[in-house]
Amino acid sequence: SSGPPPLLYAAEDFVRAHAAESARPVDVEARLREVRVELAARGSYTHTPEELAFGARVAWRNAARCIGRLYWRSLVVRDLRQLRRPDDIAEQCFEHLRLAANGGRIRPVVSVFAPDTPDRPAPRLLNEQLVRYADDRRSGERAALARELGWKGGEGPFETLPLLVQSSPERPPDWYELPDDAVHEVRLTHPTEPGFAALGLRWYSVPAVSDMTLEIGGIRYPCAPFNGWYLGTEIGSRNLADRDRYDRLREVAELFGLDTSSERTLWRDRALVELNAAVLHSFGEAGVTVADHHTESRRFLTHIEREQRHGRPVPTDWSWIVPPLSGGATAVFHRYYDPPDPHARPAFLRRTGA
Ligand code: NRG
Repeated sequence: SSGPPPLLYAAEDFVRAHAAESARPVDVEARLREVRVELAARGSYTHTPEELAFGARVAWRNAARCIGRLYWRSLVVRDLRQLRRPDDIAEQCFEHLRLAANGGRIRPVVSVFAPDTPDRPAPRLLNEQLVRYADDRRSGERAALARELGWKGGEGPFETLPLLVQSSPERPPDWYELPDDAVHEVRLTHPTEPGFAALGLRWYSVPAVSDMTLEIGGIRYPCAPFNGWYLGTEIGSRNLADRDRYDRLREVAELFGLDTSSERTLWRDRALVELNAAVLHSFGEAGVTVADHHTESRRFLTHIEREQRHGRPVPTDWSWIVPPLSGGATAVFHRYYDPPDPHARPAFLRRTGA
């Protein structure tokens, strides 16, 4: 094959899809004419604010690995397409975190910055999430990069990485320390074991993924950080438990006096349950939204039923939807799903390269 990617077809498909689902009537033919004119003139086109919001929400709806999709319509879409200066992007990412945290009642938010255009690539966030800890083993390369750029932090436990904004591929990224009032955290305690607090564990309240590209109608928005709220198991079964992350199961087991002499005592499993109980308890006490895996699993099945009533498939990746704790005890385990569709659009796409 030859020539540029068929942006026009992607644009047309999207404009029609938006019109078909729009609550307000859209003059599709008039809108298509506008889009074609703009595409011919500059090789790109500008989404209307309604198209942008719809596109971002449907990208969430299409996310085959997300169990939280019941709420896709409620996504708050911040239209920041006019921004491309690193200072402005950093400032608005911090504002994103404040709006999303909302005093603990977490709101799903996406901030959409400038798109790529044929004449210039858009700025990118090099962070995996807006908030990440420097001593998390997942942060190794980014922490090293930040230090190369002159950042001095990250000596102690649970210190946040700076935001790394790359305005163009030729320029070194700019870095910005996260302001304290943008990072909301929960110290972990346990509902019945007072010694738990002394483990010194904590986690941040807003999971804001910043390394995926939002693609809508053929337009790519590489800087479009988004968040929902945490499912407790993400923290309790993975972030604090995985061997290549914080690897704290043995400490937890020791605190609870578990017999770690044999795998067959199931001390890992018991420690996982205590750690997960601590996460749900602590977020709850702090008034911060967090989902438990049983409830969120049922909500996901409600989502599937609702989508079926609209005649829409729900492409789903079983291996991501089934929680990493007590899988078979949750509602999502006992069935198969519509297969993930890598061509579904709009979508949040994994970014390749930096
Ligand atoms: N597992 C990662 C976060 C991935 C996205 N999870 C969400 N997303 N809940 C972690 O930090 O544990 N979200 O948009 O709410």
